[in-house]
Amino acid sequence: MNIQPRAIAAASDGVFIDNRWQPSASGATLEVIDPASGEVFTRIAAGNAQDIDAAVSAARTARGGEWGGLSATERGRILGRAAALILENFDELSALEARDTGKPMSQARADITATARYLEFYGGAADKVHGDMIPFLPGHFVTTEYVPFGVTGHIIPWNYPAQMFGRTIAASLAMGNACVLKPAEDACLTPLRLAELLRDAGLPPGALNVVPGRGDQAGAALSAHRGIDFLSFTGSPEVGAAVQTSAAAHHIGCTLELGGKSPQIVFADADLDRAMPIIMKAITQNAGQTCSAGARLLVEESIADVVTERLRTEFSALTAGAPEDDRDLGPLINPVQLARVRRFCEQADADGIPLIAEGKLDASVSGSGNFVAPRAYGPVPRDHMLARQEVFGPVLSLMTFRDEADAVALANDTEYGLVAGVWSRDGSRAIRVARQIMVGQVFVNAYGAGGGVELPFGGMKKSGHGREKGFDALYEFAATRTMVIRHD
Ligand code: TXE
Repeated sequence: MNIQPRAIAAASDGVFIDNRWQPSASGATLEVIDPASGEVFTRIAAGNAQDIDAAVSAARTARGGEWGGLSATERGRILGRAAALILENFDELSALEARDTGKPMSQARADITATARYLEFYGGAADKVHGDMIPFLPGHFVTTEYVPFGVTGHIIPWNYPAQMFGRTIAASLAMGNACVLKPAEDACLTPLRLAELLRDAGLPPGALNVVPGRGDQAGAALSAHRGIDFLSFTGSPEVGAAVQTSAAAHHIGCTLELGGKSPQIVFADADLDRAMPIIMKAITQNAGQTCSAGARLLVEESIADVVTERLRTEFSALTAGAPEDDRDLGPLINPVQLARVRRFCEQADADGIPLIAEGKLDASVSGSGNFVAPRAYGPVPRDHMLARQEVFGPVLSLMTFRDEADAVALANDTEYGLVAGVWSRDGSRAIRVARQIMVGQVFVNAYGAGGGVELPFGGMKKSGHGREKGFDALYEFAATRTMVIRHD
């Protein structure tokens, strides 16, 4: 694939601290592997605790200095300029994202568009966060303001590196925090390149520092660092629990976004022509490696056969390929994730769960990279691992329900609570059902795979807590300070 060499060189020099590339403390590096071919195509620094220490100290200095002294409007303008620079470098960033993650080019392009939009949205929002005036006792005047925590730590996964970067740091920077970001070892080239673009947009040194490296080294050091005032984590529930424990140990807050097992509820009166393409996209986008993947398809019993037939047609038309081929699916990120998805399928096969539909892998991809054929199983028993655990691959579990009450019970019968979709032509019923699903985001006759930048997003239950996106995210990165003034 034709990626401008500068992008890879710039993004692999070391750790990005104080607006400069610096050699990592240990000099150790990690291989960056193309998920579509299995080839090593560059190396990144393996940052460690010393690098994290340097990054946190740069952030503290920035917060107490130039960055902390800027007005909200000035901060917003810098983010706005960064959004424009992202769009100016759109082709380079899209190619870099596609190569690093393996996702189809059109999906990588959509991700870069969304990344710019995060910077634009939070840039515009920076000076629109107002406190309140609260009526209180006679002779008292009470106001509230939102105060940035100071230095925020951010740990992101590999599935949407550019978007996750924009989503987590833009809101924090807009509020005036300085940030230290640890991207995922499997895909971190765009976050490194984006940090350069923020510098070029005028972000003062130290306001944003990016330290790539292994989770158990750089990641653990960041979440345990005493100089961090708030943590934002997206990744697995297991590591999320460890990050929350670290946060608790030094009494700071954290937001956790930990994935899901999101239901799509399809009633017999649903408009299937409208629903099916969206149901398919929700399980195949990014090869199913999406926290908000619509992985459980809950179908009213009377239309189970019709939906099964539709799935057969849809799945058999799916194709996979390398990013530049821009097919429906790319490879999975690494062999570990591939083995994980295969394990689910093998278990389903061993347990005799009917394989409803399968996409084919053609010869061009079947021998190389981390490709897996997309599959739909059903009916999946309600207690099977396919019904309960996050696969994080293009594997759809169809289950049936009897009536409205059963649909609600089944949708909520999960440890997770991230996103849900309800499909019905009966508007009252759709809204009634939607309001009973314990998730952070619910769609009616739509499914936005996380929704727009403007829409608050986050989990309940094992999917985590705290909100990203929208104005809600801004308040996550600040503390309310109440001021009481007595004037009688
Ligand atoms: O996640 P990890 P993995 C789920 C999905 C996937 C599974 C495993 O089900 O199959 O998790 O993926 C950093 N202290 N999601 O192993 O390990 C790590 O370097 C601090 C859902 O890739 O949680 C990376 O930057 N940080 C999810 C980030 O945590 C640590 C997206 C996520 O990696 C660390 C990804 C430690 N001890 C996976 N160990 C979603 N919500 O979308 C690792 N990290």
